[in-house]
Formats: sequence, structure tokens, C-alpha cells
Amino acid sequence: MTLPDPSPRRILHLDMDAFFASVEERRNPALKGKPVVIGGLGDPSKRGVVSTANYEARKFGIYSSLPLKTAYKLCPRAIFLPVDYDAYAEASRRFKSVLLDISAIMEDVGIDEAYLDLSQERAGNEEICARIKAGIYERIGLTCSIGIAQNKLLAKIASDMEKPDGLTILTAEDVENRLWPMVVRKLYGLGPRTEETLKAMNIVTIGQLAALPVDTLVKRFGPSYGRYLYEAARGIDDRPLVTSWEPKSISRETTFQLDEKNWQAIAGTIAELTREVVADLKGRGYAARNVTLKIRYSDFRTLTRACTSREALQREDEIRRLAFSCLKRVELTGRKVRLVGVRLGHLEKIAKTCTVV
Ligand code: TTP
Ligand code: MG
Repeated sequence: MTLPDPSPRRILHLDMDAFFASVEERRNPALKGKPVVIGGLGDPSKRGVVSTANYEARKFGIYSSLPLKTAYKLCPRAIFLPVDYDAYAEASRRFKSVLLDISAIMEDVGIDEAYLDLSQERAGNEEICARIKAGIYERIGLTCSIGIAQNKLLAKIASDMEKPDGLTILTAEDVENRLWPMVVRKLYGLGPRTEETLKAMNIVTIGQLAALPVDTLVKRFGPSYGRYLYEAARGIDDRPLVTSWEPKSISRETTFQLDEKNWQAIAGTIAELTREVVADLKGRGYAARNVTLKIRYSDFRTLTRACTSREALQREDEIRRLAFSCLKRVELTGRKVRLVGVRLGHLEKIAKTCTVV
């Protein structure tokens, strides 16, 4: 099978292995070989979910987003640690600086992953990967998994194929042999609802999806997503790397240890979240015109209230005032609150920030 790509690109995707847990193991080698779970306050008797678990803990069925209490039941002898975001952000900056030494065309996807465009590089795949892995190991002592292919879709799938410390190169010929046997969920942008719909059509693997005519997919999923699925199943993806990233919103939320009905405590938490979110806003050099408050009641019913200002705001007191006027529009009597969140949207860049790498 050949792909209709006139100028094949060479895209690398890198994903750190068990990232938060590996940073913790690196600074405390006594953790090595033991099951380690990172999440919330690091106390499994308290509320919170697993951010990540090391490979040792995953053997017990522990994975990201599992409640900490369930993780404890699965492995009581695991070591539970709180999330130390600052330490992981520092490690993240450092591994990305290794990538930027190789090529300036990098897309920063999240705290532990990035794409790199190697199309203009002369060195071979193995040589570049060896340089990246050695550089990251030297600077932060961690391992990562790398995928290389002709586009972002395949490179990301590839980096996940041989974790940990993997290197997988997918060529156009591999689409049939290696992509098609995989379940449809492996495709970027295909979530649980599409998976269910496809299952009802007896489509489980990417190969089965690729066998469907484009008209069938367009009729079922609409012209844009239908066509996307048709192409993705064939390993086609011409999305460019996004090298500068503008945030759409900045948010923080927190779950109370015990469901809360005291207005003072709820308002105090909203004020605290506002303080954090405004610090983040200022740090990134933005101002916001929209403030959204999120409230989840103890029965998990969730509502949002939003306020929009004519002018972009950056001052904490002004943003807090908007958050509180959202709170006034929330019914609290006789109800208990499980979670509150504050989100700043309609962002406008007002100052230049520089990233230290
Ligand atoms: P992942 O790359 O999904 O996971 P990982 O790096 O821990 O493990 P893997 O070797 O399979 O790549 O996510 C990167 C980090 O993001 C992870 O260490 C913790 C954080 N994270 C959360 O906080 N919550 C989540 O639900 C997920 C999936 C990740
Ligand atoms: Mg990872």
C-alpha cells in the first residue's frame, strides 16, 4: 500500500515513560523496584485520583484516573506520593530543550510529550534517537519512548507501541500490517462514543474501519469527522506541527475532602482558586475577559455560571469579584458541594513572556 503524499515528512513523537513517577524515582532511588502511585495529596485515605503509577504498580491494575482509594485496595503496599507539579514542569522544560537542540520545529503537546519535525535533518532515525535518549538521560536521568513516521498520527501511535524506552519506526508499508490490526481507539481524536457507534456497526479494528466506503462514514459522522476517520484509518494525516501555542483558557479546580455545605468554606476555596489561576494568567502574560465558575454537587450534578467583562482583566480583586457574582447565581441552600472550579477564558495576550529552557 502506498500513501498519496507527494513530499513525505519525517515526524518524531516523544513520550516520557511513567513521567511523574519516574521523576520521583530519580530523586529518591529507594523507590526503584517498588510500586509507586502519584496522585492528589499522596494519601489514599483521602479523596483524589491517580495521576500516574510506575510500571511496577501497573501490574496490580492501577492506572491514571483511578480513585486513590481503589488503588490502595489493589496494592496496599504501594508507595503513595503527592503531585509535585513544579518538579515535573522543570523536568519537562529540560527534556524539551534536548529536542530543541536537534530541531527548532517542535510542537509542545503537554507536560510529557512533544513532536519534532525531522524532515530537514540529515542524520538517520537511529542516530537522532540515540542522541535524544542520551541527552535526556544525561540531563534528567529519565527514559522516554519515541515513534517516527511520516505524520503526527502515525508517530504518536508508534511512540506508544514499545514502551518503556522504546523506539518504533512506522513506514507507509506498516499501515496494513501494524496499524490495521489495532483497535479503533488507538486513532487520535476517536473517543469512547465513536468507539461505541462503530462497535454497533461491527467495526472494532482500524482495518475494518478502513474497509468502509467514505460515503458510509460521512453519512454516519458528518462530512468533516467522517472524512477524518476515513483518512486516519489509512494512516493519512497532513496536520502541521503547531510551534507556537496560545492557551484558550486557564483553569483550576479542587475536590473537597468532605462534601461542603458551608458558604464561607466554599467562597474561601473559590478565592484561593482565583488567586492561583490569576498567578498563572499573569505568569503567561495574558488577561481574561471571561470567568466561569464550576460547581459539582454531592450527587455529581454539575453546573457552570459565567460572567464576561468588556475589558480584559488581570487584577485578582476584579477577577474574584466576577467569580463571586457567578457564585451568587448558584443555589446552595440544602445542598452539599463536592467540587469547585474557576476558569478564565477569552484570553488576550498583553505582555511577552520568555520561556527558560
Ligand atoms: P502519560 O504519558 O499518559 O503517562 P505516563 O508518562 O505516566 O506513562 P507512560 O509510560 O504510559 O507514558 O501521562 C503523562 C503524565 O501526565 C503522567 O505521568 C501523569 C499525568 N497524567 C495525569 O495527571 N492524569 C492523567 O489522567 C494522565 C493520563 C496523565
Ligand atoms: Mg508518558
